[in-house]
Amino acid sequence: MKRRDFIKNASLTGVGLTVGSSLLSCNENSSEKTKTNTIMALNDLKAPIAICTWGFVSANAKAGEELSKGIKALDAAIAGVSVEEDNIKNTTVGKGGAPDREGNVTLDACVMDSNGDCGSVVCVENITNVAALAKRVMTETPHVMLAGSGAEEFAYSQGFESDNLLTDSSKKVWEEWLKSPEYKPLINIENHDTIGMLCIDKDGDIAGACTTSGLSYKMKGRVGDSPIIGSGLFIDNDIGGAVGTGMGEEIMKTVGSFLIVELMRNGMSPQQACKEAVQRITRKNSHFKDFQIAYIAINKSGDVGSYCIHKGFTYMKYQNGKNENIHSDHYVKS
Ligand code: SD4
Repeated sequence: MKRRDFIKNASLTGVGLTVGSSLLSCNENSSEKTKTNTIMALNDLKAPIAICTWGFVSANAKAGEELSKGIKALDAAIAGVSVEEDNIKNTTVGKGGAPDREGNVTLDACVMDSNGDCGSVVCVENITNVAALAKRVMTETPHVMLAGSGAEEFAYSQGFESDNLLTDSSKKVWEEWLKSPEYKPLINIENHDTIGMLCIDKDGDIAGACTTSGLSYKMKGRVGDSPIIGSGLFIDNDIGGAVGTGMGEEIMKTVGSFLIVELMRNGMSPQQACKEAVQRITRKNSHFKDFQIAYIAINKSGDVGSYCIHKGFTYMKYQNGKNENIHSDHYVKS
């Protein structure tokens, strides 16, 4: 997954040599330019910064504190999101997450770092800290994604412990839901939900993590956007990063987080890019009022943005020791 620049080595004839060396010097200039831009960006940047979806105050503070101690962006993001994975009162992430329609709590998570490396786990049972597990997939296997029982077995081989993720209170709510004969997965429009986090560390490197129990009462085996690289999360350390929350099916159809990073590459601010990514969905889907989609994004200079369909989505931003909750702009105004 490492990005590599290839300079085409054509046969070095007289003309070819001239073209080749001018290409080379052009490349050297542009790498100098990138270096200068990076130094300027670092000077302007008030890093470290951590942002995350929804009002997860403690999780974002944890990431901010880790970054302030000099911890790298990926480990800070994982430490941050683990706070919510461990929080049994949060019914959409980690232990205590709402189960599928058959009563199984299945978790999805992914991570992506500043080298463009990534790891993901989908539909995992009995393991609480799935973002940390996704990192192990990235660092300890030749793969990007592990699913179901394979991911669970891998977790045990890495020293993770088995846990019962279905708490008594989540079980009670699910049993209530079962009484209604109509199958409809539930999604929060203005409540705590999936946690997606983006961090910039003191070196200006960007990484992120995204973790969720997915839609409440989803079909068995259903996987949403959150563990899909490019949908729930995407990072390009030269440009920025984005994460999504909401109806995963719609995010996947538009590869939302990748789209946002590409829009930023083409000159949009994080705010403009998040807005455009939401509007890609609202333009094509006449039922957009029935679900929520929200994105947050950060660019290499530390500018942040957010946009969602419905009022009610907020995100956290930690910078210079200040951890604030910010209301996102939204598409549906009435
Ligand atoms: C999913 N995007 O599984 C997640 C759930 C979520 O707001 O974020 N809900 O589709």
